[in-house]
Amino acid sequence: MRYAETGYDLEIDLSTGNIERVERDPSLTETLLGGLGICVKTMWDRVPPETKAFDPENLLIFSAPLLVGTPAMSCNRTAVVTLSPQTNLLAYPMMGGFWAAELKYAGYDRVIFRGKSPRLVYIWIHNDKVEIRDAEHLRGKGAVEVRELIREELKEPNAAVCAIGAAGEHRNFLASIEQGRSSSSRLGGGAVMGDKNIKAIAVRGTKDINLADGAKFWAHMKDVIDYINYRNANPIPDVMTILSGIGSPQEMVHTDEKWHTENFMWGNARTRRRGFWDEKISVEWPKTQLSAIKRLISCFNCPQHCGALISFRDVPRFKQKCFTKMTYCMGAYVDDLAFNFSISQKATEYGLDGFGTPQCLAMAVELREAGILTEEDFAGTDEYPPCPPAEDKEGTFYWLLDRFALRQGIGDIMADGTYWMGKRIGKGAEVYAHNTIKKHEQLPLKLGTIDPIYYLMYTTNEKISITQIEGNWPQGAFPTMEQRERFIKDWPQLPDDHFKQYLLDWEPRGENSIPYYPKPHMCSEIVDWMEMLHNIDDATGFCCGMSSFCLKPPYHIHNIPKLVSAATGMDLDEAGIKKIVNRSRNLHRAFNLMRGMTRADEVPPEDHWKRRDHEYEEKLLDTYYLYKGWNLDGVPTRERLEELDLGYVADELEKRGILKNG
Ligand code: 4KX
Ligand code: MTE
Ligand code: MTE
Ligand code: MTE
Ligand code: MG
Ligand code: W
Repeated sequence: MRYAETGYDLEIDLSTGNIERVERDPSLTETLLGGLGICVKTMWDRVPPETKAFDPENLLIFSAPLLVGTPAMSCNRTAVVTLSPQTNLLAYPMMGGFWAAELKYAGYDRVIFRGKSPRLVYIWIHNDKVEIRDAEHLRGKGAVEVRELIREELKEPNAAVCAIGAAGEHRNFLASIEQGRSSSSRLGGGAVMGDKNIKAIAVRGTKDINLADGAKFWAHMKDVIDYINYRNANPIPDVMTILSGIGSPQEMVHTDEKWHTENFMWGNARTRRRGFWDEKISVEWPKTQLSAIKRLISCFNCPQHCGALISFRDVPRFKQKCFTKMTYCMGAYVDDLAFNFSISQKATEYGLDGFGTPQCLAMAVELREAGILTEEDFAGTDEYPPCPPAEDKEGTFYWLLDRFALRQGIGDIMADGTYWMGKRIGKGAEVYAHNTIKKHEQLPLKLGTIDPIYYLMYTTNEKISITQIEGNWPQGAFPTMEQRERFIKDWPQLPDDHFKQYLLDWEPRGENSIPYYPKPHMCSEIVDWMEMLHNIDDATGFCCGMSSFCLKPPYHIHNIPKLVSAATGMDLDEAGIKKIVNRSRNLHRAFNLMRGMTRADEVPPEDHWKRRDHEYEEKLLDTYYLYKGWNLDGVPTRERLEELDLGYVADELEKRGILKNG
């Protein structure tokens, strides 16, 4: 018997309509756990380096990670793994909700799609019954709207449904996959789904998931639950509100947005509006937010409530969470928060990433102002009206959103994201795409002085999107020694006690402050720790909001191996789980290197920080690479790969001339 996992994948060939239930080699779990870990291996084995996102050979994998479906609280993520059309690298947009648990209960850990369907279809997985069904009648329907239509059609009100909207159907590179309560948002998973002609995947399961040692598992979980209750009752002092609690950022609960609105950039990551949160705004925004939220909602088996059901004025219901609460307002320079709730409802039904989309729209606004896009680009046609005048910022954004989602007119060029938009428009438009890493646009975040930890995470991490990399280490130094001592006193999550000294010595200003402190080797250790935890979460299925993402979370390196062992029957300790995720991380990196990624791509946007020190940054990168067992090209050495049982990867990298001199 297999524990925690089902041991089965569904292989669906969309070109032929062939569906198979395939037992997975159990050694994959021992070497890579599940979720992202195993998917990376599947991509390495089956998707050749020459393959592009929209080739039929590209796989689209929906994976329910290792512990999803067990009673582990907040363990509910789906990892969607495919090639990103934007970056041509491996993408793994994540979502919570109910879908992954439902898939496990139907008897599968993963659904692996290959080929392309000749017509628009949706997939219906109901325990052993799996069907490819016609979806032509659902073409153009909203990504959330379609969920109810499918549930009605199937007469299955409890089916979990993930779907694309019109943006995915049009292969918009920023297309998301929506699930009502959750979204796989970034890097174009929805575009690949649309390219494969899959409108939605509905799943309902009623089978059991087995635990190897249920009593032991529950004993560990009881400690976790006690800690969750403790943390919910005791927010961390001395840090900003958004970092004080657990769960993904509690943007729907908190109404004070001084930090985001004044530290992040408005427009296309352009203007920092210090003083924005004035007397008027600080009354109006909370009022708008509270009137828009109908109730707070959770993902499967989670005690937190990070999402909110939004319903106000004439805006149909939808879910909102985290920083998308204000990205459209900030992108459009609109000071009324109601605009954000209203336009992001529309964007969610189109199925669009709430971080990148406003940046693309804002870039088009800038190009119009600069005369690089002309009024001809904003003219109407038989299909759509002309764009409102530039002074109508809200109207302009709505108009651009429609063109963008549907690839109409100028929207067709915008829909590839800011990097490709700049390239394709030319005439100097390239410099307006100024906040991308590896061809992917970032959050509108730009700060004063380079932060060495963030520098390493931005440049080298595979996720590419910063909010999912940062985590257990505080974002800034505590001003007083008393605060530092308070913080380190109660820190069971630490992988090693020596980190405490780093924190005690870290000052807001002076010699021991950013950018030169923490020192490069300390930054390497800190970044490695945070990335390791994220890789564990994405392989086991924990929401990183209860684990790697926040300060002092309930799940950490000391209890996760115990939970995995009790659930699966594996004999896993801390060193063992570290080795496993290092293996998948190095394999992941090798996959991207095979696809052309090099050290030259590992740079932050030029003006991401006002004060830079390029020489020091190179030193940071060198130190981190060496710490990771990579050479100065950022390529894992043969020695490192062999330690991780990845000798076959070293062979391949050498054969291709990517790994030179060991
Ligand atoms: N020596 O850099 P600042 C996230 C100067 S996203 C001398 O603007 P600050 C989520 C600066 O140059 C991750 N001077 O930063 C979560 C600047 O001068 P200026 C965000 C130094 O205001 C949920 C001025 O001081 N976090 O979490 O201090 C949803 C102000 O500096 C200096 C990060 O990126 C030095 N050593 O604080 C979405 C990590 N250092 O007025 C996203 C870093 C600075 O002339 N975090 N100066 O421009 C941080 O830096 C802080 O948390 C932050 C910025 C963001 C509040
Ligand atoms: N886009 C949509 N459509 N809906 C969302 O809830 N969340 C944003 C962003 N884009 C969000 C969205 C937030 S807060 C994050 S952290 C990232 O997507 C998550 O990216 P992922 O889903 O690709 O992992
Ligand atoms: N959990 C894992 N394992 N991986 C992730 O990337 N993103 C977090 C959180 N949990 C994330 C995760 C962030 S920043 C947010 S805002 C929410 O998930 C997004 O929720 P959703 O993907 O369910 O919409
Ligand atoms: N069952 C499944 N399979 N999928 C779901 O998304 N949501 C639960 C419950 N059972 C859910 C489910 C929750 S939290 C509620 S309030 C009700 O169904 C209604 O779900 P809905 O509002 O998402 O339709
Ligand atoms: Mg997501
Ligand atoms: W987030």
